[in-house]
Amino acid sequence: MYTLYHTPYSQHARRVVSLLEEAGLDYELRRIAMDKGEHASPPYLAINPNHQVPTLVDGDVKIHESNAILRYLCVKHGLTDWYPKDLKLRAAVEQWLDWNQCRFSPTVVDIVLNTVFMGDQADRAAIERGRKNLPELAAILEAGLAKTAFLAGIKPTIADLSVASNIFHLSLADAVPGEPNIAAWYKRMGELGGFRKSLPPV
Ligand SMILES: N[C@@H](CCC(=O)N[C@@H](CS)C(=O)NCC(=O)O)C(=O)O
Repeated sequence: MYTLYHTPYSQHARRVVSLLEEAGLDYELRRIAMDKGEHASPPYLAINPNHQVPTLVDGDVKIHESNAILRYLCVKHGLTDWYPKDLKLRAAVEQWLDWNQCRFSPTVVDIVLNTVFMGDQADRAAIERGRKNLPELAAILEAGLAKTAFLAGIKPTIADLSVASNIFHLSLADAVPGEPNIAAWYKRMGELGGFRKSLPPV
């Protein structure tokens, strides 16, 4: 049985829940009360020194970084549909996983954190920066989905779960890109029970 430290409004944690559900793996959720600072408490820092969710605990294995957790689960359980072995498909999965973390995520955080969660502490300049950067990133994603139903071919992979968690996050700030390929892909993602189950109440 896995233990996943999370909060429902963490896009990073939700992508892990999506995979656990899709793969039918046994897990329990432990909610970290971020509003009470539990993520920065000594017991949680001993589990994840980054004061972030998610963290996956599997016996004596503790893993932070959501995409690393996705890879771990796929390799451990031989989930080769979700994390293909074929080199070309694998390269596409890795590309979009890293793109999501390095390129897309900062913009999603700029927009959503500050529009939805920070209240009086919101950084208006970050919202502006995010809104300015989003069209370029949306165009890259749109082009990436021009020829295939999913980011790495005809089947959804962990790259799709990872990126879709950020698209849902943008919906909280009413900022989902309206491009047609993205819309059609996101609708397909909504047909996955595990993805739907990961979503928080809105
Ligand atoms: N790169 C990390 C990012 C995790 C992350 O930013 N988590 C946020 C919630 S969505 C968090 O815990 N923030 C609290 C903090 O940074 O102190 C991952 O992919 O797991």
